[in-house]
Amino acid sequence: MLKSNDPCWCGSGKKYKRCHRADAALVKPGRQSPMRPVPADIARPDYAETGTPRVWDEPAVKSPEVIERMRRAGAAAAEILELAGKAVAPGVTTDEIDAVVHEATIARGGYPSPLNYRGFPKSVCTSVNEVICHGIPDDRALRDGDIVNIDVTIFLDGVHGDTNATFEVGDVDPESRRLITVTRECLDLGIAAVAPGQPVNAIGRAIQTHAEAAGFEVIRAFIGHGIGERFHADLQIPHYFEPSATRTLEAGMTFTIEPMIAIGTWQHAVWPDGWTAVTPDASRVAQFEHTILVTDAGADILTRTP
Ligand code: EYL
Ligand code: CO
Ligand code: CO
Repeated sequence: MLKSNDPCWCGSGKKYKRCHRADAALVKPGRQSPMRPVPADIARPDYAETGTPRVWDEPAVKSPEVIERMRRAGAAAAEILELAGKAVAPGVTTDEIDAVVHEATIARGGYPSPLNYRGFPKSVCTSVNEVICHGIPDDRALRDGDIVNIDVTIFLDGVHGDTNATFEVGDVDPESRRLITVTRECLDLGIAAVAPGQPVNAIGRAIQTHAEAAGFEVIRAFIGHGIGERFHADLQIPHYFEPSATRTLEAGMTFTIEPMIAIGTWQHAVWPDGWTAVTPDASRVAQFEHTILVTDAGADILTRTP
């Protein structure tokens, strides 16, 4: 498969992306279905009606009681992600994935955290091929050879659990498969760098080193975040080495690690919808995410299936 910036096969001397790459190969906005309702008896996060999350000073170190609730929300998020992944196949639309996530979230008594978060119109983010993150589910059918990230967050018992994974659709080219493998390794290495007493930037250092050794780049604009009663709390977790990210990790902290790794450039552009982030060179991106608890021994993954 020719990469975006390779010379075009036709001999024009232009970059492939500026010449013969079929526009049909790019992801384009589709049609969205109407908003899916959440039953009135399900407890909602503070932004569900207004779209604007309340900003407050949630402690980075959680109480045992909050951690217990986060374990349940995390386990539910992991189950829902697994279900959504099983629905991935050529011909299935990202809106159908949204329906699976929406129904599975409600069935567990939870609210799908993305729904109306800062106005996001759907219950899950689905990001295909060169879409970095925050893709909006629509009527685009998945195609043989695509890769798709599904990013699930559930609000359950007053706390959020946030996890995502990248899935192959049918028969995927070897370079995209290597991207997915390396990105999963990046998340694992980031988690392995977590221990009390370590600076936050040990996480990004581990991720960036592995991604760049594989010839890939780390997306910079989107980072991991504190999580708990707030979907996005103040703690910031860059996936590249950030010298100024020197905050010391402490047992009881909860945050996500969610590296986005690109075959090509780390830069990004956002569609006119204000959400869909893409690579400007149309190179593919993979991502994996877990919600993490810092423990005396290192890290617990809260979003793991039993
Ligand atoms: C909000 C901030 C630009 C995040 C996730 C931050 C969106 C665009 C700036 C999902 C949806 C993080 O944590 C997330 N996924 O794992 N919106 C998000 N924002 C935002
Ligand atoms: Co997420
Ligand atoms: Co997240």
